Amino acid sequence: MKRYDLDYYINGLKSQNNVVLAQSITLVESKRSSDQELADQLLNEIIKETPSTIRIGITGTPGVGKSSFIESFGGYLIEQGKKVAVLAIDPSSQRTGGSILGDKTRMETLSKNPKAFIRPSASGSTLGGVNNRTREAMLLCEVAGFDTIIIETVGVGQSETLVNNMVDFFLLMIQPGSGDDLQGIKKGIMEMAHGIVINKADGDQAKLAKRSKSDLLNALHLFAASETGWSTQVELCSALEKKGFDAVWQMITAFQDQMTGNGLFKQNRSDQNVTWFEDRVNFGLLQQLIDHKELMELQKELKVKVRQNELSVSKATSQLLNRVRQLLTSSK
Ligand SMILES: Nc1nc2c(ncn2[C@@H]2O[C@H](COP(=O)(O)OP(=O)(O)OP(=O)(O)O)[C@@H](O)[C@H]2O)c(=O)[nH]1
Ligand SMILES: [Mg+2]
Repeated sequence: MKRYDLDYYINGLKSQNNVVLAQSITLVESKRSSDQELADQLLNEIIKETPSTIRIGITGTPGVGKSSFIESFGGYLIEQGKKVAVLAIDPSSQRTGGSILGDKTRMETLSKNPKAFIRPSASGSTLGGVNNRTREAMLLCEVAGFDTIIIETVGVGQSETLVNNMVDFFLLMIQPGSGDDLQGIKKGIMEMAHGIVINKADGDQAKLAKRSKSDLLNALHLFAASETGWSTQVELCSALEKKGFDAVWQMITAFQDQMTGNGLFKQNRSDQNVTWFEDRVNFGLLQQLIDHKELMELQKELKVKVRQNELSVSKATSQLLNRVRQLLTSSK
C-alpha cells in the first residue's frame, strides 16, 4: 500500500473523495505501527468535525435478506438525497463459504452509485471484536460526506451487542414466520432493537407477514417500557419488490427526532465513546500481558499446577497478579 501524509488524507476526505476514503480505512486497519501512528493522528483530527449523521445497525439471521434490503433501501435513500455508506461486519472468515463476495454481488447496483460507499469491514482477529476497526471506518465515512451509515452484521454470537454499541438505531430484520419462529428470537435482541422489520412481505408470504407483525406487537407489549421513551416499532417490507421503505425510513427519522429532542441522541454517542475507550484499554492491557514473555511463562507453569490440583486457582491467580503488580511498580 502506498503511503501519503496526513494532509493528503484530511483533504481527500473533506473533498469527499471516495478513493481517499477507501485508502484511509485501509490505513486505519493496518497493523504496521507507523501506519497506526498516522491513523491515530488522522482520527484525532477528524473527531473535531461533527457532521449530522444517522448510524443504523442491521442484524438478523443469515438469509433473512439484510444485504438485499440494504441494496434496495440504500438506493431509496439516495433518491431522497442521502449519501449512504455500508459497512459489513462479516464473520464469514469463521464460517464456511464466506459471504462477503455474495454481498458484493447482491449490492451490485448500489456499489456502482457514486453516492454510495460499500466496504466489508476487516473483522480483525476477533469476530466483531473490540479490536475491529468498524467504528473508525464509520467516522471516516462521515467526514467524507456520508450522512447515512448502515452496518450489516450476521446475528451470531455477540455481534448484536457489539453493533448496538456503535449505532444510533438498531434494526432487527426477520422473516415472516409462525408463532414458534417468533418465539425463537432472543428476548435480549428484541429488547435491544429500536425497530423490527419483517422482510419478504411479498407473494405467498404477505399474509403471514401481517400476522407476524401483530404477533410481534403483542409480544412487545409485554416488555417493560424503555427508559428512553421509545417503544420498538414493527414494519413490513419487501427488499425484492422495494415496498415498505417509506414506513421504515419514517420509523428511523421519528426515532432520531425524538432522541434528538430529549438529548439522548448525543448522550448515547458520548456513552458509546467511553465504552469504546474502556473496551480498547482492556483489550490493550490484555494484549500487553500476552506479549510479556516472563508473565506468559509464569502463567504456563501455573496452569500446569492448577490442572493437577497442586495449587488452588485463587493462589495461582494471586501469584500471577502479584508479579504483574511488581512489574508495574518497578517500571514507574
Ligand atoms: N421473496 C423475497 N426474497 C428475498 C427478499 N429479500 C431477500 N430475499 C432473498 O433471500 C435470500 C437471502 O438474501 P440476502 O440478502 O443474501 O440475506 P442476508 O440476510 O444478507 O444473508 P447473509 O449475509 O448470509 O446473512 C436471497 O435469495 C434473496 O433473493 C424479499 O424481500 N422477498
Ligand atoms: Mg448479507
